[in-house]
Amino acid sequence: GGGPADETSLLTKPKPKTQRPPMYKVMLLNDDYTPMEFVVHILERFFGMNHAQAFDIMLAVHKKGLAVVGVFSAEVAETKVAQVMDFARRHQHPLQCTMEKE
Ligand code: TYC
Repeated sequence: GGGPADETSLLTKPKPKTQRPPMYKVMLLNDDYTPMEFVVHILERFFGMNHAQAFDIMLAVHKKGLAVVGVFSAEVAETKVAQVMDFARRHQHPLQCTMEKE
């Protein structure tokens, strides 16, 4: 850090850095077999979306191949991915859910 008197501020802009935890994008991937209604249900159940929001995100995944469904801390993102993958597997749908550092 340092103010105007700090010689390093002539070349750089010292910013007091607040520590933030790394955040992770959780994404759903499209496939040809998982029913649309099943994906909508997942988004309502595990991501707290209402039906209209869930339908919009499902359609975005369907059209674009994937979409970010939320951004979470590492621990929460891992839990969401595991919940979705387990639920899809139990229902024998090939739906894939992944996470990626922002
Ligand atoms: N493409 C699927 C279908 O036509 C629907 C779908 C949407 C599948 C989103 C996966 O993440 C997904 N039934």
